[in-house]
Amino acid sequence: MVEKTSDEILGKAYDSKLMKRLLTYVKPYKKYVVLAIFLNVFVAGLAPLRPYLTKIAIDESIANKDYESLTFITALLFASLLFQAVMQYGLTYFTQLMGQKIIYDLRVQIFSHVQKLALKFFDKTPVGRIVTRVTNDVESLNELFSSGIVMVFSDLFIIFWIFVFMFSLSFDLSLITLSVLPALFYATFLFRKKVREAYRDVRFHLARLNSYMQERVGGINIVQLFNKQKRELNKFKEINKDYRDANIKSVFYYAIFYPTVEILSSLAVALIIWYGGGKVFESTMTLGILFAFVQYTEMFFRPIRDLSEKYNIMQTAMASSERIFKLLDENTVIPDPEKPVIPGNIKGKIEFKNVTFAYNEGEDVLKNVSFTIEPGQTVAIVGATGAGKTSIISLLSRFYEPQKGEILIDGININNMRKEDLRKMICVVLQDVLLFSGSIKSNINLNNSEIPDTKIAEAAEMVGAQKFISGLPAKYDEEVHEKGAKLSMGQKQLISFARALAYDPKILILDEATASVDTETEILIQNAIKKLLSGRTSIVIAHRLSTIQNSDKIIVMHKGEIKEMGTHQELLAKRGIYFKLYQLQYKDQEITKTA
Ligand code: DCP
Ligand code: MG
Repeated sequence: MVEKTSDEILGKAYDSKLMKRLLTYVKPYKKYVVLAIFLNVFVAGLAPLRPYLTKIAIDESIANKDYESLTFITALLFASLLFQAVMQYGLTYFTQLMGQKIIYDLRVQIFSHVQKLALKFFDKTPVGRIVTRVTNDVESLNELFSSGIVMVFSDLFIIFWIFVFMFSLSFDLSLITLSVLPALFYATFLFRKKVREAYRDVRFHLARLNSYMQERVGGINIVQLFNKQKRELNKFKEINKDYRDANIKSVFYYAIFYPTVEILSSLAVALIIWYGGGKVFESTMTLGILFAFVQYTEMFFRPIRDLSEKYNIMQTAMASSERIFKLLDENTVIPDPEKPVIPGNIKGKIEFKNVTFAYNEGEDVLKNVSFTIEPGQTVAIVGATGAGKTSIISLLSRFYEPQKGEILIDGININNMRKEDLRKMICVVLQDVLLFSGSIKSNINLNNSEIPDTKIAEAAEMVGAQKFISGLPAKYDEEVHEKGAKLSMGQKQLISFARALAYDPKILILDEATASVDTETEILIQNAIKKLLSGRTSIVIAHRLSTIQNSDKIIVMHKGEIKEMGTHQELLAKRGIYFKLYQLQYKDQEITKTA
């Protein structure tokens, strides 16, 4: 039931506050608006002119057998059609151009805003929802800008001119045409209401379909592993059916509404011919006027029908803009200080002073954590899963802010540095390696052109990734994808090590993956880690205690608290938690050895 709340918003068709804000996006393209309105006046004015010309042709040229003026008027009719076509082309082109330019700007703004948001925001927002903002929602705004606003003017304009011409030709007949209006308005009202509801359902079921698809494809291996294809398919069929039915329903209303408008328009034409015909018999009206009126009546219904479609565009766009603005107004950011301390030559001393932290208020995951890491030292953090190890690094990288206590690097509180400067000093190799779509090379240098190819190769060589990379068909230019298919877990890890080395940070943090790799890769990784750690301050979160026996200090975490701290030997002598952990792993190894 993802997105139910936000996509169910029916919204108003017009909200002046939203509209005002939307118009700020139009501002840079004022010249297109002016041009569109200018073209509009022509397009809208030309169509109602033609029945009038027809009237003149019938009543004056034909009635007087005046070939010359008949030819002239025919040519005029043709020219006006041609002219209108050209104008129409320009109008469509410029409004679309404007719409596309506006939504381009909007997408850039959304992306750049989302990038600034703190992790806290992403903890509670599904990715699919953000993607929908940049795609579907922005798209419906395009419709508003390109066909909505300008075309509404065009429709209103046409209606206005038709009125002017009709009333100037015959008051009686105008009233007859208008007599059908109440029925038309009522039909339009019903249609708008029904279609609006139907569209809401369509959107809701589409969101469901998307998120279901995304999740199942993402977890395809689990689905296949547990033989869930049939069950998943049935579930999908169900969701798909709901979506189809919602669509059919919305089409149904169109299928009823359009013929209804046609019938009403035919009724009006019939009334005109019947009443007007009688007047022509009595010679109180010319045939040309009757003819023109039939055309005006037919012409009159189209913009009215279109307007109700525009109404739907407006209403969808308003709901979309509301969601987009809500995302743009999201201000879960960790602010940079106003007067930042610019760290000079960093030595790499790290201090945690009485740090207490909770992701959710009241559920402390770190309690009064204090420790010091001297420059160049390697410190290991161990502890059961969920003990708060990763949280410590998240605080150090300032992905989150602690509720109490302070974190210092070389004596500077990290709150007083710009996040950019802080993160330049730190490199974190994360628990689960994420590769981006691109080449091996771009995954090592993260498209930073300041890192030369030689340095990339050097880093890969040092961590021992050189061997498998040179075995790939395109070597460093081999394409990899988001999930890193083509590469094994261990290989992905080596790539992320090479990334860290290439960036050569003062402080290195390693959140060791729990996944096991084969012995050969394990040795490669262990060697790579040794090279990574040398010459910099490092924090290693290790699950394999063998990794950390040589560290300068081991911090033992338990349920968010530091329970023990010391070297491997000191902690063993203490016979506490670490001792037990060590014994457990040691025993395991003994068993595998004898087996
Ligand atoms: N937690 C949370 N929201 C997050 C991340 C974690 O509420 N975005 C909670 C889950 C755990 C606690 O915080 O109860 C500590 O999580 P850590 O990720 O710090 O735990 P570890 O890194 O120690 O665990 P593991 O060894 O499994 O990586
Ligand atoms: Mg962790």
